[in-house]
Amino acid sequence: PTTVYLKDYTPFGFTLESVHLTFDLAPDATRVKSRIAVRPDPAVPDRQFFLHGEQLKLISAAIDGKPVSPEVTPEGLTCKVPDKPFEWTCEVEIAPAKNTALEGLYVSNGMYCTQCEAEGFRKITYYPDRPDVMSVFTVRINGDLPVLLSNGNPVDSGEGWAEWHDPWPKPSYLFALVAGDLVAHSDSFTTISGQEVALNLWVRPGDEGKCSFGMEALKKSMKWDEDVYGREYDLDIFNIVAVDDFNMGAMENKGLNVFNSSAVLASPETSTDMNFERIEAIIAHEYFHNWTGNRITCRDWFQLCLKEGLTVFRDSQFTSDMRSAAVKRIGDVIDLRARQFPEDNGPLAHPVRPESFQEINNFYTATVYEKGAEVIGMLKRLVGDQAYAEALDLYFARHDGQACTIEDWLKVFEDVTGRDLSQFKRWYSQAGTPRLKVSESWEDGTLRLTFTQSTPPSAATPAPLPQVIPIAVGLIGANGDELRETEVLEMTKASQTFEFKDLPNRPHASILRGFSAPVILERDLSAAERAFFLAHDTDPYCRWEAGRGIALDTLNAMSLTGAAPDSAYLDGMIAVLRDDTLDPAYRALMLGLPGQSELAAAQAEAGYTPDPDAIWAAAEALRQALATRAGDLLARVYAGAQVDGPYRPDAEQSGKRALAGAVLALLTRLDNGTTAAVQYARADNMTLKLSALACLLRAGKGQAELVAFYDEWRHDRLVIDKWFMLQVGEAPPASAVETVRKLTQHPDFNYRNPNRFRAVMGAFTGHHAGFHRKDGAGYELLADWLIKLDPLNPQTTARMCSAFQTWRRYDAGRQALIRAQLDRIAATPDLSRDTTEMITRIQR
Ligand code: BAL
Ligand code: ZN
Repeated sequence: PTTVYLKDYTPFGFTLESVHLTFDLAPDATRVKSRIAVRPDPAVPDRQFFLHGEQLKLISAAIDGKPVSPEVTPEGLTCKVPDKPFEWTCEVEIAPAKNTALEGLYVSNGMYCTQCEAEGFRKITYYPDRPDVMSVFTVRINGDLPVLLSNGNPVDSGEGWAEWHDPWPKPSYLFALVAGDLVAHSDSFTTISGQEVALNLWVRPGDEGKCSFGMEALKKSMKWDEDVYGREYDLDIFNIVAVDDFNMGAMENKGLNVFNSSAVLASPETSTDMNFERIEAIIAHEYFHNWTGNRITCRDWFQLCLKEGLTVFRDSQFTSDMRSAAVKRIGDVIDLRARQFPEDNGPLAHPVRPESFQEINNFYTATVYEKGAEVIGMLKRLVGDQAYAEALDLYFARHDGQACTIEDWLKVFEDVTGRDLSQFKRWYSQAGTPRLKVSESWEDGTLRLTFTQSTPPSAATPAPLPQVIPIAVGLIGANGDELRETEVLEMTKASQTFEFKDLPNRPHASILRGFSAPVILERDLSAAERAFFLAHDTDPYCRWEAGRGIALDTLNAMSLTGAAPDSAYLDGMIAVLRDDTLDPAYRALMLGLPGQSELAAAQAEAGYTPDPDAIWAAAEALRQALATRAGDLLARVYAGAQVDGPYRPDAEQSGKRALAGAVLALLTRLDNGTTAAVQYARADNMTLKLSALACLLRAGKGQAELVAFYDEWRHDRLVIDKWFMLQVGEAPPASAVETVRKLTQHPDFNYRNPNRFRAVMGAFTGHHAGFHRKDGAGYELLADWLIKLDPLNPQTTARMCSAFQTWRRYDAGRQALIRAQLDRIAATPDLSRDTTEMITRIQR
């Protein structure tokens, strides 16, 4: 496969004045006609009229109406063209029903649907399929289906046809077409300038009852983007479509967002609180792309973080405003550590703006998205809220309608603040998570904090340089008082000392408040100091982090040396259980243990070889010890966390249910599942049903409930995904492989559906001790399925390969077993470019 480099960027050399597409839909032979007004760009010498095109049957091509015979390869076509404006016309044939990769135009449950980001449009027609080529599209759809949708505003329609026009120039990756037997949940929104926008959420008949939450989330997002970023919607209509077969969560096509049905359909009976929160966030994310992504897009795919990092940052601000900012922040940190840190510290490490790729689909990563958002959070912290707002206004004013780079983005901040951001830019160009060591000294009323930063070298960044690290620090007195306002230290050197003068007594320094930078903080704290921060820190993140630090310490000692559970941890958690003044959602977070894979990473980092079984046993023993210590307190907290009144998926109620769920997991260890069985029987919503069923399964019970659950919900694919996932997630480590094997033989295990495949295989790879079974059966099982799925759906296969990225952490036996599976996958004939690239990178 060829490698594409950022440094090799060259412009296309032609402007597309307008694009007209006509689709004659048929499952096995859809005809696509394109008519494009092309103008050569004299500023680009040596231009070549190359159009991408893959898996297309070329029927005809013409320039200004005269047939031409372009040179066609599997990647596209090249044609000799006049040195003046001309009209390109072309007709191709494609087979959407045979498209199992779900890129380009495909059929899902009888509905035509597209996914063009990143490079799917080239499977629809010959086109310069690159984000810097923007044009105005008019689309005619001919098809014998009741609903025919494309981007922009509707022009006209009749029986079996519809025409759409999108006035906003866009790149091909934002093109969308949907056609099917769909019903709309409709509403409207009046924008800040008084424009009425028709809103539709299109779903399969039968799903009408699952639309209202998504619609409300959309209206809230539209309002929030006006209020907070001054961004107004710009078409007469906004359509969202739910589709069952989809590789990602959702897609921000202009005026026609396409959603994985799991990311938009919701009802209390079928969806959990977490589902509701995720749906609200994804709807916001895709809507926010209208400005950060669509109106201002990326020059090339290396700049993906320009739209994704910013849009994730914006959707996290939205969720913080809609719900609890503290809980959202901690949730984001948990997610970053679980998904991004392993990537940044393993063979798949790449900068937020990568410099090369073979398959761009492999770079829709936690690094580009979530670390990309962290980088924006740091920038905002460094320049301040006011300057951030001014920079964003300038960004929208200066770059509307353009395809931009990270340089353009940073320049608006430089112009607004007068800062030089060249060192800050290393956050975009260097891979790896910085380690930030801190030591303290106290003398004559002055506290000195000395920080040292270092980032481990990686293949992507062999010699990392010091980065700009904003370190938010608060000083706390012995009685828990805040002594100073939180200060953001700006670290720029490899080692740097900061002084806090004129202090009457030595304070406790609360460091990296709000997780002010995506780093690994290495700080030697005594158990007493950790307990102090757990009890007194006013920064919600640091307080939670203190508890997590104690949990990590005790789990490490338990799993590495067989130590008993640390009473500091147990005492701290008992205090959390007793503290009714804390937000229930926050208490639930405090009661959670660090992930087992995260623990393995920490042990490897400290020079130990993690043993997944010992880690599992330690976590079980710690939970058991906490349950025993808490005793009757659990039933009291559980009772106090019950919700009165009808179900609402808001922060208040879901926080209570999260606490009830965390406590139920402990209580089940004492009452043998009695409370969980009652909760299961009485629950009128999926959150309570599922948390009860999880507890029962974990306790080795719940088989009858599992059968009843399936019978009740067999008609609902999203609920049955949960049924699959739960059984894998709650399986004992020794039998997780067998559970997965059994489930993959279930008639409802359709591995062609990405949601179902991920429900089983994603849950399995997330089951640390189950997947890393010592005999390698887990590795072999995953490899079997990756080899089987790859010819059908390379994108979903390649994503799942990342389960192997941590292989170097483990003992020699497990390493050899994983290597054997990586070799076996790599040796598979005709392996996709996606999977080949992932496996090769993981092997290196
Ligand atoms: N652009 C791909 C899906 C998303 O990030 O919104
Ligand atoms: Zn996005």
